[in-house]
Amino acid sequence: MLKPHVLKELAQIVGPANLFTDAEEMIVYSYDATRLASLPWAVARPASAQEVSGILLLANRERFPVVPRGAGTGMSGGSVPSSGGLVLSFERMNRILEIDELNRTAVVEPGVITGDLQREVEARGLFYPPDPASHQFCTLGGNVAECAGGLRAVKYGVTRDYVLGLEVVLPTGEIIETGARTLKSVAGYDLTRLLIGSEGTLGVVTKIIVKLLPLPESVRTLSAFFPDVTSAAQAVARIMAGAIVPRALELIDGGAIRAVENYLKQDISHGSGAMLLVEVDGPAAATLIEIETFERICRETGAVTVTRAADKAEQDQLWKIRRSISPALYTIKPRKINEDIVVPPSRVPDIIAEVQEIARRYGLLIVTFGHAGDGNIHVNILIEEEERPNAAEAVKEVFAAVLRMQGSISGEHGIGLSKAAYLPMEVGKHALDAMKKIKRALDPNNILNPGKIFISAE
Ligand code: 2HG
Ligand code: ZN
Repeated sequence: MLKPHVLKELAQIVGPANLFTDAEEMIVYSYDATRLASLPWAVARPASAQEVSGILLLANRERFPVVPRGAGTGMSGGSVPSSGGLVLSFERMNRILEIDELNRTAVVEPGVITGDLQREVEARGLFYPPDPASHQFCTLGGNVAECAGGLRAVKYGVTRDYVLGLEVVLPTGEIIETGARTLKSVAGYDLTRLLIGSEGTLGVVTKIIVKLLPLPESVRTLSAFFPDVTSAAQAVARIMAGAIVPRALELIDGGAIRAVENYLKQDISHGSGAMLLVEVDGPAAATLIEIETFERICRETGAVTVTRAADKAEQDQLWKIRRSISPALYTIKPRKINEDIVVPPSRVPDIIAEVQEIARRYGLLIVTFGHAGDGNIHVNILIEEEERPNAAEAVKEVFAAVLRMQGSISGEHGIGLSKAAYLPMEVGKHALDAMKKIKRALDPNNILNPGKIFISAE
């Protein structure tokens, strides 16, 4: 609990209207998309880096945890205040500060919704490629904290590939600027990259400079239905070994299709076992040849139906289906354990087969879907509470298989709370120790988002 004099000082920093302690408000800021939850002691809505700095100085003096939070759409518990403390919510810092059309950069505050920035820049013929499935709700601050990926990562990369620089408040309260506005800069350590994906444990981002691209002239999308997930996975491996990189290549297995059909009350696949969504972008003449190539590969690898979206409305409809999978799966079973593994694309068929085998052996309902083009498969284990021990064993086996295939246990959701126990499996003792040393050096009092990434900070 925060002492009355601390609450008084917090109210002086952010203004009394931006400090909450009511029980109802605490519930709203207690959970993220994992449905893990823990109540904070208070919530503050700062309006500037100076206010964040004042809060962190106070937190170090009085020793209370501070947990930065975007829109709470995270998938690993990163913004859940698991040790209580003060949640910093960025809904007031939600301005696009600048769009520099000449140099193709934008400067934003952390509370800007990703989809709002995408729309704003597209209206000017520019393009912000990172595209998490939750783009209509998630914030850029959260995207930076987790290094969010999304649907277009296969061609364009992830959040870290578009962030040129940051304004950050360090855990001990100092305000720093990292990176530059230019495409190149090697002035000292790359603090920008260190902070991106640090899950709110090393600093609080208060400004983000992003790189933009020219908006591609044309976009074409196709959907292909396969008898089973094995043949769809073969198509993925073949596409990714070829000369053309699609801008999205998403795989949806039969279980995920059925979940979305129920959720949207719509027949999507006429009973097929898997679906691929493939999208290309670029000059119109090139994308025509590219989409034809992908149609052919899908047919050759066993697709029963291959359909090209006729217009923007049909494209939007396909992406609505894809973006509805995650919410749809919550309606099937009370517990959804979502893993976020990534393997080299040529191993997608192998990991899918391995996951199916693990599901069979443990008698678990496992659904797989996701960004198959970059090998990032969302393995969702849908369980009743009593199946939890079995699911934990299955997860360990899935991770062991991923690491054997030279993959990673998290492609884009982060470690947070849900994967902290497994991180040593991937990074090993010495790398883990190096990470903890960085954390202790920047946050000696373990104020900022304690309990995340590492089971123990010692
Ligand atoms: C997506 O790609 C998200 O839809 C969520 O990353 C994945 O719920 C999930 O497992
Ligand atoms: Zn995803």
